[in-house]
Amino acid sequence: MVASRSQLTSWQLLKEQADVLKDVHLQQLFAQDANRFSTFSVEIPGVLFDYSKQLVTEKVRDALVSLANECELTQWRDKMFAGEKINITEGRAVLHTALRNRAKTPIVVDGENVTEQVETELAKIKGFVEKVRSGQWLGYTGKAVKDVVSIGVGGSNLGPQMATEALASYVDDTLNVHYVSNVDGVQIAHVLKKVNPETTLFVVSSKTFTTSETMTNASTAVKWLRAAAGDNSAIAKHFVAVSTNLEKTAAFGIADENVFTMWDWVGGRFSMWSAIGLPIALYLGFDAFIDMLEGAFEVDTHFQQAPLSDNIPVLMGLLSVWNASFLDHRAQAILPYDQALHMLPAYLQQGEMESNGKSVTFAGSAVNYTTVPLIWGMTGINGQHAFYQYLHQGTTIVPADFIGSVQSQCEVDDHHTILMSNFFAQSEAMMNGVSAQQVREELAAKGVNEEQIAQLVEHKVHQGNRPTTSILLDKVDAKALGRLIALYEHKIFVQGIILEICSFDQWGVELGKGLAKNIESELRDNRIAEHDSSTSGLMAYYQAKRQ
Ligand code: G6Q
Repeated sequence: MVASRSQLTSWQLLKEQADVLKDVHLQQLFAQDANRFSTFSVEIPGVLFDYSKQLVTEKVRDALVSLANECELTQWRDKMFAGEKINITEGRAVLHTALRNRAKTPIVVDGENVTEQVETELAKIKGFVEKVRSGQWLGYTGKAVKDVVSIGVGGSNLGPQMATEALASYVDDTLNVHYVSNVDGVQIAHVLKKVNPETTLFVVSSKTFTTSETMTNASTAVKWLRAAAGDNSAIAKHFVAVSTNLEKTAAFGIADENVFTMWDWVGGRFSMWSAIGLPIALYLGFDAFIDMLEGAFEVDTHFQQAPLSDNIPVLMGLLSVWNASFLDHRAQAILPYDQALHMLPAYLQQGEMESNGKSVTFAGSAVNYTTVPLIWGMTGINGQHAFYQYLHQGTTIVPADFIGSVQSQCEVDDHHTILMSNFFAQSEAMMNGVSAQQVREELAAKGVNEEQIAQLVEHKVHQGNRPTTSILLDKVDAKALGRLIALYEHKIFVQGIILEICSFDQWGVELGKGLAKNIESELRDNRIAEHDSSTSGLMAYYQAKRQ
């Protein structure tokens, strides 16, 4: 029988090391080793990854690498890249890497060369994007497209929207892109108010083409277009779809030639490299889309080739396991010091929590360790003026990823210098803290009397010793974004393998897709079936007020 993760020798060693490090302050580790930064940082083109402010020693890193070896990480990685069906609960390959396989080496799944399929689809995306962006794709009154409205939710929304926001500094004024993901009518109503039916193209993105929120929004968009155009013939000129489900897209009224394909070997939350990224390509142009794929491909190659102890995504995954499963830090903050990355925390929330927020092993037994932390965050500067208080002095220690760039997308006076001063200062403070002696000296220098100092001192002490990682990009452009997202994708994969979690299914999300159906029909018929008294009470109150 295969040993459970917590029985592995390296796991036991790491538990012992966690006990030892419980009483060690990061400041001590820096004091003991003048080369700590170079020992615990890795550089690849365009990315500096510094994990020296994590509570690790060389012994811990070695043990983490041994854990990766004992868990057969490299074998699993190679299976993923080769297209083996490692998504065991759904019987699927996991091949988002094939979408950006710029070497174009063949990858065969079920007898089909998926590399060829990807190339064919990319050519179709290219042709379409060029047609729309050059003004040759015409709406029902013969006008070129000005606005793209992308309708989709979850994995069919977050990636494209995050990337659109991240790269908005590079767009020309060819097209505007809007996103509708929420079934709350407020969102689509606001978007439709801004656009003109004659010049709007809808991209309906849904892998399954059955997701009720997306279908509801798409039907509302069709009604809106029909009301303006007078009949259904305009649909073909204003709607395209991205889906695996040609039957459903045809039933919806979208001609097959206007459907962009994806495949069941691409998970929703890993799909922005596929045609799901069509809004990105429409907005920025096809070349920028390819740059994003190139950046990701560079990281795929690094992940496949670099030794584990110098392999950034491997280290990211191992550190996350170290913090959550050994040091018991159950939350993790994502703090981009770059406005372009403001949607990154939301994007990674899905990536990590939907992939690894699970509690049984490959074989279905309950795990006896914490799997992944709760992921949250926002842009650093805004966070500093909000929740950083908790990060500095709260009772819960939250390891944080600081992500910044050497160059700003928009150099405005000295804004970037101010922004990045905060980036460096915050992680330094989280590591060092502020001692009682420092507080006393500071207050005394300001002329504060002894009694007031005694009253204030404990409130102003910061323990420090809060682990952080700093990731420095050259500049957020399409390639850098591709690199960054691929790093996190592989981190998620590494965590999944080490924790023995099936990272590529999402039964909790599937549960949600069916849950509301019965209640929806009760609300429509103004009746209440059998529920607990809270649910019935809430529904009765709501129905009475809607009368
Ligand atoms: C992603 C999830 C989920 C999914 C959405 C939309 O990995 O499975 O977020 O992307 O529920 O699903 P459809 O693309 O099928 O509409």
